[in-house]
Amino acid sequence: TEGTTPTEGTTPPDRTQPCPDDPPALVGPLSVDFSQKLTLDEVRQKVSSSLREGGRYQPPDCVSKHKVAVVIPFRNRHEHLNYWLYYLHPILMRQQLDYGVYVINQDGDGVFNRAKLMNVGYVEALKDYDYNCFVFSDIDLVPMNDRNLYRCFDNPRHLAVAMDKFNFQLPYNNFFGGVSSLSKEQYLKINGFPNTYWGWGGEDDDIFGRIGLRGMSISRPDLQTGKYKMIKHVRDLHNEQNPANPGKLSQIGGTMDKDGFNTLNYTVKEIVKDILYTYITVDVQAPP
Ligand code: UDH
Repeated sequence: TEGTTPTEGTTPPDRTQPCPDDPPALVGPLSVDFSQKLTLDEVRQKVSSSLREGGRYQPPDCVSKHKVAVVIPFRNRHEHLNYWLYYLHPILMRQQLDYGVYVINQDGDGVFNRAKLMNVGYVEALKDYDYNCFVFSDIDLVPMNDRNLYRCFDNPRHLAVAMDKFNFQLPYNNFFGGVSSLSKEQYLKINGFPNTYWGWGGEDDDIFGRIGLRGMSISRPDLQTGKYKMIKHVRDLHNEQNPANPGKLSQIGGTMDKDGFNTLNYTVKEIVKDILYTYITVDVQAPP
């Protein structure tokens, strides 16, 4: 009769079982290509059908223990954002994550501050949902293998180990740039990230230092699994290399408890929930 749907032959999804540790739909190496421009509308048409407002997703047929907020520091990179969303949403879905995407947009054209924006993402995402894991990703990095899991591990994880721009090698042993993941506990143990690295450089090394000082080590995928393609770009305006940053690294032991999650201040200007992401514009009080 009208109003009832035939269910014969189909098993309803079981939303009470935990998801398996190894997501069954992963395919391994992926081809990634940035030669065709994509509009946001095209991306919405292609990848948004199983998303909820704010760029949220939960596996339809199992319960994921990985409640992941993906945090992206951002300003004026909309073309990159389109590629990132187009490639990442299907990967994160195949990884069976319970996730949300947070684009943290620095308001105004003061000096950029990547690490402070990531702190803001941590705080703002937790206002939405009880996330237990945070993946911090640059907007211009797309993984070339979906077995590179965007989840948290026993130690903070560095995911972007083999970028094309560094010949698919780690540029140096202590490199922690590009894409990383920390559980809530790991993040709090290091007092979050520094807020005082204005302009380009140093903040990722500071985070690496914090992790070591708190007795943790770095977990990484192997160089095959950890391949990334970077979207080519020129240096942005107002994100010049800051010569003051490297000198701060020897002080971390004294500064990490005085500069981080516990001293974060900012003002949210606007929150926009798109189907593909939550876009938070924030005044990070850049120096004049
Ligand atoms: N970011 C923005 N907007 C900016 C600056 C930085 O969104 O204006 C974000 C974005 O997520 C980016 C990340 O911060 O991926 C890191 O900044 P970056 O891409 O400038 O750093 P990267 O080391 O490049 O990738 C440095 C300049 C490269 C110039 C190379 C010329 N061949």
